[in-house]
Amino acid sequence: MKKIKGLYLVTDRDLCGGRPLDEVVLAAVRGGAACVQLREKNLPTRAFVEEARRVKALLAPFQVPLIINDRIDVALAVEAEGVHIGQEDMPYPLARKILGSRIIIGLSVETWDDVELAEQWDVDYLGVSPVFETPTKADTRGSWGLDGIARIRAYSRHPLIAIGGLNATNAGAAMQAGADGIAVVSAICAAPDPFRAAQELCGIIDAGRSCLD
Ligand code: TZP
Ligand code: MG
Repeated sequence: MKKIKGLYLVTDRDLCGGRPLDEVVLAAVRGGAACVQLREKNLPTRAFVEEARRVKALLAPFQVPLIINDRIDVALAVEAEGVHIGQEDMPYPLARKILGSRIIIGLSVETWDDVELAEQWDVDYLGVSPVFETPTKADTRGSWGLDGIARIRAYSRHPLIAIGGLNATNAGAAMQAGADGIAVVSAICAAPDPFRAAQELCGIIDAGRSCLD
């Protein structure tokens, strides 16, 4: 089992304020991000593959896994460490069949039914999505809140990555509610200093984790 925990960056090039995505990714990883998900909803396949290849090379010296959002074909093409799928993407059992047992597969859960169904699968983590409403992703079905994290934690055997509206003010509470890691988009991509933002979040996540020990 490939354990995903800690600070998890999900990219959004439009939120980087004109800075190159590579620069923001590198700053986040230097600041302690343990995992990077490339999320490209509008990039043509060729450009996505080129970017994924570049970011994979960027992450390799840090041994930080690259996770590709949605696109199993892109993940396979660049030999990414994992993919992240949602409830409208390739069904989990088929994704696992295509990718094999060694590739990380994260699955977003938006409803209690999603959580129950995922319990029979060997997913590598659940994305608790969203914890709070966020302008970064509008097409969500309600939000879990901190109580939702605690409820899933009490039921599920899977690692939980909390996502949605998380930042330095609430990441500690999400950890204490039972998350294993915190995924953020705007708290790093839109931060004036992504390196410092990542450092601060890592400190909060580590403190939250030791509260659980
Ligand atoms: N999935 C659920 S919420 C979300 C995604 C990709 C966006 C989170 O963005 P932010 O800026 O960290 O709230
Ligand atoms: Mg998706």
